[in-house]
Amino acid sequence: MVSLDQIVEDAKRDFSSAVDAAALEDAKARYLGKSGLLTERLKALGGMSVDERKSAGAQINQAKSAVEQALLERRQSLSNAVMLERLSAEAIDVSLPGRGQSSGSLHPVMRTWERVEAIFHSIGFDVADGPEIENDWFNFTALNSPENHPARSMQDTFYVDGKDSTGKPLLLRTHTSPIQVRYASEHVQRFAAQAVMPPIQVIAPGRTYRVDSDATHSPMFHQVEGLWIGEDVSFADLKGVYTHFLRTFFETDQLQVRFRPSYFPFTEPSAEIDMAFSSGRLAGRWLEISGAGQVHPNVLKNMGIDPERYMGFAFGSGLERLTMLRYGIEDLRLFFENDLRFLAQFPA
Ligand code: 2U9
Repeated sequence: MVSLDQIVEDAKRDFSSAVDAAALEDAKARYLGKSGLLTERLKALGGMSVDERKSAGAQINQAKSAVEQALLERRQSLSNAVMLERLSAEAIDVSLPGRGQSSGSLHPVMRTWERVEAIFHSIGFDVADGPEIENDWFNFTALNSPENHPARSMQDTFYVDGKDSTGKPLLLRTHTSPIQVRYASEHVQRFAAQAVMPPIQVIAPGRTYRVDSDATHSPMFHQVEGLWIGEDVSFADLKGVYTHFLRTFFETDQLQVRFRPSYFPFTEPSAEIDMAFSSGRLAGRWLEISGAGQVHPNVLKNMGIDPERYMGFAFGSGLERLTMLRYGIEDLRLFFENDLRFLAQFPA
């Protein structure tokens, strides 16, 4: 029969040659498991006399302790090895420079948005907001857009599933004009009891949507529209206000403005506004910058305003267009690609 010393020696050797925790547990089972060598020896004690059992039992327990001790040591050294391996695999080079915290900044179109608000606010205009999902009335009908106008077709406007409470279609607003229709209608209600309605002076910046996508058109773009209605608000006021806006926005008085006749359903007469810088990269070139006009009597009526008594003007500009001219950006798509190499050129 194999001696206890031999068993201890064999166990130590097996434990040492176990390459990982699983192999070590297998080796342990051979000596200390249910039918392990030492367990069998302990079971055999039952068939011995009292004296024999005493001395053999002590020897077996001694051997068992030695094996358990060897097992513990091997376990410890295997786990140390695993830890060392992980530490070296996951080593960090503390001498590498950190990634740093770069600070973000406003998107150039948002800068324009804030700038436009500040300029108009400084000359007495309120700033209004409204829903991007609109209904037929606020987006088209109230604005004197005929039922068969191409802008109302599926090809030009994004319609969304569902109808409003009157069963009319819902759509993504194609301009920010509905904001002003809502604003003006509420204004009329608020001052209904007064002899004279205070003037409406508001701008409506916001996201707008059209079925259009190429180098100069994006399906989502930003507009700012303005509306000023009172008892004697004229085309001359429009020209004065808009010229002041452009000169402040572009930070130069060396800027000319001209009006060309045009057509919009919601204004009559209507005009395109062009501007030209007197110096710099774009000097002398007439650039289309906005549309504008005197608010159509039908539109005034639709907002609850008496066209015999009140009159005024409206204008509309693209915020992307204003931004491109201010910073010399050539391609509209740069605004929507979120390329940090482009955006980082507009630090806070
Ligand atoms: C109300 C009445 C009239 C807003 C106006 C324009 C002319 C115009 C374009 C400019 C560039 C849209 O972004 S763009 O393509 N807009 O030319 N917008 S007058 O007229 C209104 C608005 C609200 C109640």
